[in-house]
Amino acid sequence: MAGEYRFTFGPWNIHEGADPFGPTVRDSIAFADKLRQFKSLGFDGVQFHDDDAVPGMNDLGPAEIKAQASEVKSMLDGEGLAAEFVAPRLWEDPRTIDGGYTSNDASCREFARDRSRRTIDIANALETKLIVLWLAREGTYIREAKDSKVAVDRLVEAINDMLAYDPEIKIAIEPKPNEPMDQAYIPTTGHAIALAYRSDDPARVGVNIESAHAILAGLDPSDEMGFALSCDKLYTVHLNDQNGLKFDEDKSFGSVDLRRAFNQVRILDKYDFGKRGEFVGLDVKAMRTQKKGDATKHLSNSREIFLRLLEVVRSLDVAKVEELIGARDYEELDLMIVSALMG
Ligand code: XLS
Ligand code: MG
Repeated sequence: MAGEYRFTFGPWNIHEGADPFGPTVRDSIAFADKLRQFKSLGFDGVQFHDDDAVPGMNDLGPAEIKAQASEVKSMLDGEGLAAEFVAPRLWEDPRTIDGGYTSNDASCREFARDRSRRTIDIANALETKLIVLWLAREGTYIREAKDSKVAVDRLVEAINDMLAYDPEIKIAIEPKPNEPMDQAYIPTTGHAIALAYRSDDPARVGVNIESAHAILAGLDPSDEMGFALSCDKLYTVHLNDQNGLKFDEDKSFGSVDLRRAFNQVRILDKYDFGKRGEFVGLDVKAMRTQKKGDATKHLSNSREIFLRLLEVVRSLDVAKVEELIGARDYEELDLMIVSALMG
């Protein structure tokens, strides 16, 4: 059963335990050392930001970027790992302070679009065709700072630019309602899918649904997944958990609300997610209080919780569920699900 799903995470998911209020609590780990841990933790693929693969890429030309990315591909091959996707990191540069694609400054917008083309070069070198767009700073802190109509048009233009640059790539937009901005322009799956349909090639634009981002938007992650599945646009997922409306916590999958996690596993399994090569992506962080040396348990635990919930999902008496739905006995159905989760 476990073999039917392949899992990924990104190097940022093994991190130093930094926060804005104090010193880091764990030493940083070199990229090569992180890579060595993927397989033993039960993972088959790696998610990348462009500069995870090619640090300092802004100071390199296209040929150097491709050459460095090819070296990373050899490292992946050496570990028996695939690259799942590459995402342009458009939120840490002085030129993207006010957004990348939606910046009011034309030269900053050009930087963002050029950087995205380099991201695609890196994806090609790593032999993945999937680009994730987390639109981190494409939003505002005050409503009057940007024109929201123009901003959305610019996002469509930037997506079209990427689609034209490489006719084989697919783009998964990762919606999030806030953080680092107060208000993001693409806060939900519905917004992201509307962008996809407005693009020059809707068949190549879909979504990456992160559980916590849906929760931060006041939405249920499994319903967001259902929306994307109905549109055939669920290219990947970022499973994690979130304790209410606060900063993006990236908690271990299922660690806050087991039933919410169960329903995500249930809808993914029901509609054969993964059968067309999709990976189950995690975007989880270790607790700041976790001591160094044991700061990868959140990854293996999240995977284990997924697989254990999969067993619960598959052991449900489907005929009984249908019978209760038919009888509109939702109280009994409620008890049945809670009982299944209690084991
Ligand atoms: C941040 C996002 C980020 C993306 C990748 O909130 O989840 O980690 O998944 O750029
Ligand atoms: Mg994410």
